[in-house]
Amino acid sequence: MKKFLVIMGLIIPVLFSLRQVALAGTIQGQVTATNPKYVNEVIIYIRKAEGSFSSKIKDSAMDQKNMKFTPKVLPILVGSTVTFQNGDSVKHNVFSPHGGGYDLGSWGKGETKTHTFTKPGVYAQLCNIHPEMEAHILVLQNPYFAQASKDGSFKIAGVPPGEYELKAWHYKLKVKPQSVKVEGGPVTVNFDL
Ligand SMILES: [Cu+2]
Repeated sequence: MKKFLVIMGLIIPVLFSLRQVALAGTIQGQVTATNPKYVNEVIIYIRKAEGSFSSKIKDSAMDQKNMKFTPKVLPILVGSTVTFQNGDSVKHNVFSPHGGGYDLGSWGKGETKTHTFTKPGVYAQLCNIHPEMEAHILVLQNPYFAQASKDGSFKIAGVPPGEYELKAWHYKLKVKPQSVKVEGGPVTVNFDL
């Protein structure tokens, strides 16, 4: 009997997670904007989802090249580490006034520095040598996010069933969130900025 319970204890969570995967849905849609150049800078994400996502943490990179942060917008899952690299022959600095603030210092070509983002939020990335340089790292609570492509389409796959608040974020615009119900299969949500 005890052995049976132990086996069931192992099997049930596996079956449950398989069921979740089988029922997972896709949120897809189209972003349109008065200024079309904003479209590709929009991140669509679920504000809050249940569960622990530490296994989905992925490291990312941001370059400083041709006097610009590249990419200009970077969405990451909370807990991820970003490697900052300098691809220019001049020195650059990286600092942010957000999340308590940090300053990684200034360094030259070929060197890198890292920063781990432990709290969700928007972190402006600035260079104190070149005030015109600016990028944004959006640190998210869960891995269900996507960046709109140049044509405005986006797709968030593998979303567990549930009701969520879906947000479209752009560093210059305020966009009204929408509620979305995922039941397995695709759901379409469009945003007009
Ligand atoms: Cu700089």
